[in-house]
Amino acid sequence: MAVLDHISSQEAMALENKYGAQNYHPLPVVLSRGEGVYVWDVEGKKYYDFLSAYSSLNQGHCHPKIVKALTEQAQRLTLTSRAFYNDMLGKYEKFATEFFGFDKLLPINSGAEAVETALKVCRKWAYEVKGIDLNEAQIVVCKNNFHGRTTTIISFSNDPVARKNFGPYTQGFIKIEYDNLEALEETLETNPNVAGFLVEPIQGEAGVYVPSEGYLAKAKALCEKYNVLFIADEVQTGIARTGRLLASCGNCDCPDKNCSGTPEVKPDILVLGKALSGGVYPVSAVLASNEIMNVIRPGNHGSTFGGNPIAAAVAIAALEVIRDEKLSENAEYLGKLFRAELNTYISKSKLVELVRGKGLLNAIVINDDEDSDTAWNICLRLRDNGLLAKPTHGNIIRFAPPLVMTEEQLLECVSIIIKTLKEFE
Ligand code: IF1
Repeated sequence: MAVLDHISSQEAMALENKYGAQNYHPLPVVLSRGEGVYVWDVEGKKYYDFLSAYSSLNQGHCHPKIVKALTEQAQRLTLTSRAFYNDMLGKYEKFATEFFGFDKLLPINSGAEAVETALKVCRKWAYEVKGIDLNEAQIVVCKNNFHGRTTTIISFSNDPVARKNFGPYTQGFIKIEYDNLEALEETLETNPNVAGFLVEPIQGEAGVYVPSEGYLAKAKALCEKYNVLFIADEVQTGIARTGRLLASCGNCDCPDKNCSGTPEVKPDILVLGKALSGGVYPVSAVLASNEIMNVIRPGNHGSTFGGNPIAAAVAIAALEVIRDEKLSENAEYLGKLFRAELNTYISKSKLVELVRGKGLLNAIVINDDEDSDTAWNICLRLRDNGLLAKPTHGNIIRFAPPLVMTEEQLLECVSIIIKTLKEFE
């Protein structure tokens, strides 16, 4: 068999099982094509994608404008490393810093690398600006966080599957309850060495936990009071997913729902990834003010592919699509419709406890044990019924379609979801 020959789903799964590291447990479906809100498996069956590669495909699969940017740049200049300048990076840095309202951008590749970058910037700021004693800086994080899978990041995870047997662990982190301002204030009051507070505006992997109204704004105010950097991890919640350009500005009621202005809760350090490239190429970024970002000097940080011309071209196109197609506004509208439709069903259901989320980042909680396989079986049946989704933890199913979905498509998906759930009532 030549390596690019067509293969069946069974053959594709067998190859991965035989030759691939078993670091995932995918839903048994083998995709070979994507367009907008749809994907097709190798046998040609069509599905609605209700996961969007964990909110990487906010602009939809293979968005023509983003793919055009990718292919045109790929035929001109793909990579220079940062040993030399290139004609795309500065344009992208200007575009993105103005788009989000920051002074400087540090380009990197994956979300985890961007989180690691933010931690390094925060620590260096702690020693060189705040004046914390060397190697004493502490960063506050939230329990049930998900910020990636590097050794430092899993060092402050409390998920045993992500952590076990990967020690020794990186020090310098304090874990507190999510959405608990008293815990945050008490920690900042009693720990003079706290440099930063790293938080997801909505805890995605934990099960789409939306914090209390005003939590982010009050947490930011506490950080200002104690001279601590507020670090928003918007890798999953950012780029219009929650009905705003950034979830950390979810509390502002500005008239422009497609807000690209300065959010009410302006992070000191903003971490972006995933949909920053529309799911076309690994692109992530850390944005901050000059005062914070200028602690980074030549040689302090970087990566071979960070800031490459393709990433720059793709990210500009991906953000233009978010702005020009008013995807924040669409996510806001369709998200409210989605939750309203599901709540009508849930009010009469014994199977589903609730639906929660913001914009088009939502989840349902199945009325079953954490370790039951009901949620998994529901996702298998959803697949059979033409919609792809996957449980987060145990009995929670995340629903995150591309933001380019139309109202008609969303209502069709709602009927598929409810029809499927009723098979388990
Ligand atoms: C997998 C989870 C989601 C993230 C936040 C940083 C990162 C992520 C808030 C790291 C990545 C991805 C990773 C992906 C599945 C997915 C995920 F299930 F793992 F937890 F979305 F909830 N901050 N999340 O959500 O970004 O290095 O992956 O680019 O590991 O399977 P990355």
